Amino acid sequence: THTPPRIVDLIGVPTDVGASARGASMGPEALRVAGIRQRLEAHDLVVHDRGNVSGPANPWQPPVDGYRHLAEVVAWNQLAHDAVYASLRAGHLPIMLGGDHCLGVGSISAVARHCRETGRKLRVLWLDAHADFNTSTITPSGNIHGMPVACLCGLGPAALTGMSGAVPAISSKAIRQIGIRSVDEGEKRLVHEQDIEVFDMRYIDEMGMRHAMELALATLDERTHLHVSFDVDFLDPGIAPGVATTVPGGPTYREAQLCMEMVADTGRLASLDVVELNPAFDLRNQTAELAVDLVESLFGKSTLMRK
Ligand code: 6HN
Ligand code: MN
Ligand code: MN
Ligand code: MN
Repeated sequence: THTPPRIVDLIGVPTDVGASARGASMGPEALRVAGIRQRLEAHDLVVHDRGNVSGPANPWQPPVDGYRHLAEVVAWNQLAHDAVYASLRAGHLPIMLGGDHCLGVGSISAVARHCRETGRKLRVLWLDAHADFNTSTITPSGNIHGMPVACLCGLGPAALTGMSGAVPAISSKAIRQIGIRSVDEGEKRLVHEQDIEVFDMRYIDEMGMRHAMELALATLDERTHLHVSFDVDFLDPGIAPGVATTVPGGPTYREAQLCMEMVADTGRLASLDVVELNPAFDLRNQTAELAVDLVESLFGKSTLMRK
């Protein structure tokens, strides 16, 4: 059996090349300013801040053949992949500080490669307002932060789909999406075709976060590597204004806490992305502070009285 490590590597990936607006490149520093390191250390984790990787500038060009900044997106994802993979190989728990969500390809392809090499089962929890399942032919924007789940499932440009060394990097059966409330028309068809398990906001309204999470976390065992990809736009914009792609009607503070606490209760969390935080949209770093608070809950901070 394998217990997830208690040494955490913070890996800053400061880019917005996949995003619809500039500013997610400031995310890693905002999370540090909000005290992510100290808050994790308070939970008996050993935290190594690995600093930021350094990649190409954002050229801010229109899409070409359905992709905006593909070369830069590939370069940043390769850097993310290498840093996350090295952390996992060292037996540590990588936390990728984004950066926009295109980086989920680099991060999760590294996790998939590690799981393949070590015989672990992978479960990916995708916490997001969006399904991020567009392709170059159906994307309304060309922004690659709307495409990482499709890339991981083998739909996308070879430079992104092949990053783990196998295509697809992950099975669509390994994914659970939570909080979804904005999906484009063609994207919706693909998500159904690929049979992705989605707990959208209507489901959460009707059944509750508790039931959604019970199902999303069902059938984990001691061989499971649980990865959480936390797009900060998952949260309701009323509590989390610091993202470029707000969508009304997201989880409340309590629903988000419950979601994170239920992940912590599994004891299986082994890697994490915190992405799409955009300080240019934030108010006095409040969204960064909220994200750090929720990350703390992912690692076992509990407001409960019971032991
Ligand atoms: N994100 N579905 C829209 C698009 O442009 O593809 C928005 C994607 C947002 C992506 O927030 O990570
Ligand atoms: Mn070590
Ligand atoms: Mn996303
Ligand atoms: Mn999103």
